[in-house]
Amino acid sequence: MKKLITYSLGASLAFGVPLAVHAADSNNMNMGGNTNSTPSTRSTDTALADGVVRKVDQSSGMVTIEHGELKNVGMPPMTMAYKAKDATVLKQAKEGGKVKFRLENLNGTYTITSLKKQ
Ligand SMILES: [Cu+2]
Repeated sequence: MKKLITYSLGASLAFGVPLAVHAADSNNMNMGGNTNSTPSTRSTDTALADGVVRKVDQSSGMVTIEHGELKNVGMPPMTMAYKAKDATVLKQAKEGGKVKFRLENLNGTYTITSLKKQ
């Protein structure tokens, strides 16, 4: 077991062989905030994105967020209103506040499933 770990670490550090892996892994979002980087793990599906809250509509449950590219839902950088999954998400969102958030396409509706203040 220990030998396996040593070998895979060595391969990652060499950067020679993993070039192909890196290319195939190019949709792995690295927002720079996560220090717990595990290059060979597909972290794309749980990654939180950076954004700034532009508007909160309590009555409709919509939060407008200015954000960079969201690879997991195939969305380019934009400012757009998204549905808050629940009251917890809505409560965390404050206009002008920097947030880490998670957007998912739930049955065709872009939904903020997680949001926390930065
Ligand atoms: Cu959008």
